[in-house]
Amino acid sequence: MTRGLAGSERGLAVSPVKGMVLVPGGTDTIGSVDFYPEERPLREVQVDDLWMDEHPVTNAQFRRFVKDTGHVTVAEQAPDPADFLDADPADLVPGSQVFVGTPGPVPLDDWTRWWAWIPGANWRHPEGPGSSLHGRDLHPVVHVGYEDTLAYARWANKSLLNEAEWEHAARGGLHQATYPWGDDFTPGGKIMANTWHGQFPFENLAPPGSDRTSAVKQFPPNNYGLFDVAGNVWEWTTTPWSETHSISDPPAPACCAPQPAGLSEHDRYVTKGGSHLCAPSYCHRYRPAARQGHSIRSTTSHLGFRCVIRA
Ligand SMILES: [Cu+2]
Repeated sequence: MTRGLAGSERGLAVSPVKGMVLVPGGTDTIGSVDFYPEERPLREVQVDDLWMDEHPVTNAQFRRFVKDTGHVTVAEQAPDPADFLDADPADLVPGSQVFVGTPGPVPLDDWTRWWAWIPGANWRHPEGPGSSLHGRDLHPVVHVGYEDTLAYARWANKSLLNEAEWEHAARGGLHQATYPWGDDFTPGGKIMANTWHGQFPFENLAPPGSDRTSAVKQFPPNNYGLFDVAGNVWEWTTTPWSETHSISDPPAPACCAPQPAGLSEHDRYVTKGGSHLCAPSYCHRYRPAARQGHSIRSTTSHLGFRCVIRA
């Protein structure tokens, strides 16, 4: 165990797997009282040492997993009619939610204006049929459901992490700072994360290569060496969704645990980190404390994941 080592000694610890960094455990305060209600109240948590993927799982990594296992993702399977009794059977085909934007300003009270459910959209075709991963090997994989992340973790001999672990890691040791790098969104004018630039959701002023997802490691890491913990893609955790931050996290799942039985289409889990679609005018969630509930099979073009190995 490495707990208790001084920072410089921690830096010498050798990762068990390439591309993972040590997140030192300890006591931390998660949540925030300065932003959205679901981030309240503040809660003290105890987190163990973790080896954590230094960036979200990429398309190249996910491709190796699929090649090895033949895994078929949630978005590549037709929804079960038993879960959607009111649906027209013609609509129950494989597909996923894709951000499509709008031609001009719209009221920001209805996300269905800028999201479209696109048949044939999946991790290999992030914007639907005709789109591909060309040039995006190092972008985070998207359109993955909760069960896909569990299957990947099993294959990689890793596990997923709960919300407290994720938030503690993203904070990088900066107690209650707004962002993973401090309190200033653009310190010295520097852009620190892939978030929305321009007026949401019609004016995308992001630099070429990050107008949707961007390659991992394009922005500085936090103090623990973790890249893309804010922006780029939301990330799944194993914490069931609750409307407040007051409910404690489930025990961290062991490596390679079998899929939990009885998961329902409508179960929601906490996702963390915000995405390239977060804009201050609409969704200021590219912060460690921010959280959203996501239905386990509701896959999207802005939601991915990363894994850990428990030290
Ligand atoms: Cu957001």
